[in-house]
Amino acid sequence: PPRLDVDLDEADRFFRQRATEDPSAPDPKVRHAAAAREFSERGVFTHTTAELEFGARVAWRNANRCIGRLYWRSLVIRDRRHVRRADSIAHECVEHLKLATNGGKIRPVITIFAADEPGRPAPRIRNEQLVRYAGRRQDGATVGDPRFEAFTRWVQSLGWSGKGSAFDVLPLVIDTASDGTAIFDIPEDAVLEVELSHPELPWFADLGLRWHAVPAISSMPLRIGGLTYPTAPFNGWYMGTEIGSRNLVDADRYDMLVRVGRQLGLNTDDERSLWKDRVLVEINRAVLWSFDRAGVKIADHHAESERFMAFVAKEHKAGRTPTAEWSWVVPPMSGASLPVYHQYYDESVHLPGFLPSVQWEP
Ligand code: HEM
Ligand code: NRG
Repeated sequence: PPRLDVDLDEADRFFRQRATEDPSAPDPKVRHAAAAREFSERGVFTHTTAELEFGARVAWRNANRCIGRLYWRSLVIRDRRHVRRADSIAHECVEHLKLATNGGKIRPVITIFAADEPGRPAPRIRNEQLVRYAGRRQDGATVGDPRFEAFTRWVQSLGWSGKGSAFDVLPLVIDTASDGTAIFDIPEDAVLEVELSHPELPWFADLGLRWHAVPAISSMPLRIGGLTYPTAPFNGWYMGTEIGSRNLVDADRYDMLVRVGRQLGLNTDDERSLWKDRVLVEINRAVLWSFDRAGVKIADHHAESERFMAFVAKEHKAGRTPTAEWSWVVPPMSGASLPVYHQYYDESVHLPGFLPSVQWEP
């Protein structure tokens, strides 16, 4: 059974932090006494929905790798701690995607499922994100996203097959004490995708590239006030470079650099021609242009860097020291042309927060 790391001292610090930031919070001494009483009876205690909301928003504020934190107060929280059955959890994930997608006007949302309790392990989602593409080895090459080859083999062993395209959405894999490991297809109408084309290069559309509209991380436990919520999928919107400089370009992902370079007529043997840099610009233009044309919200790295600097300034104004990991908040192209590049950041880690991704184990 999972370790129950219930921590009443951490809870105490959380209740006091909330009291300093939120005028509607109860007296932290009274609140801590109630939590301690519940803990002595049950071996765990329960957050109120207001505590969960405050904790989740502050966890986003404390996400040192996230450039998108200016709007941390706007996070929509879905309290689903009572939902226990695997099929109901899958249904809530689908509802999360629909609410978050909002026809392209993407809303930041988090759905929080139960914490572990004595004798009652919480449900767990085994997917890294709610929406990811399958990857299959075929004749020495990968069709789809190579990063999810092992995961794809695993869901195939559980009975899933998929169409065999390069962009097959993987099923949700949900572990519960009562149902074991169960898989659920995500209905097509819950997954908005954007087909990629380029404002000036007509052949770009023929590459058949696409990407999903909503990045919804489902593998990072949420730690609030002395309790861990192992299943708390959250999403914002994409920044274009995540797709255009990484997912479609990394050698161990869709690896499109050479193919697009050749289509552009560039000499891909001459590194000093900066053909890679030119290809990156065109792929990133295609991503932003296609999302815009489809009416799907996406950030560009210039605007998002400016918003991040506004976040840094606002945190100072609020009397807090903003924290960040430089190597994560600096976008993966045009570094020094962005304000976020020209500063070092305090790398302290604060709670509430998201804990490192739980890696899927084959
Ligand atoms: C990481 C942007 C919303 C929490 C990131 C990264 C980007 C980003 C570019 C780096 C990802 C990478 O390099 O793989 C944004 C944008 C948002 C947004 C544009 C729009 C609203 C959110 C929300 C949350 C969040 C709503 C949580 C409530 C995180 C966390 C990470 C992260 C925990 C680190 C992920 C990891 O370690 O793999 N974000 N984000 N972000 N973001 Fe955000
Ligand atoms: N790079 C990953 C997503 C990581 C989180 N990015 C966000 N988060 N934008 C990818 O799928 O490309 N968010 O919550 O909006």
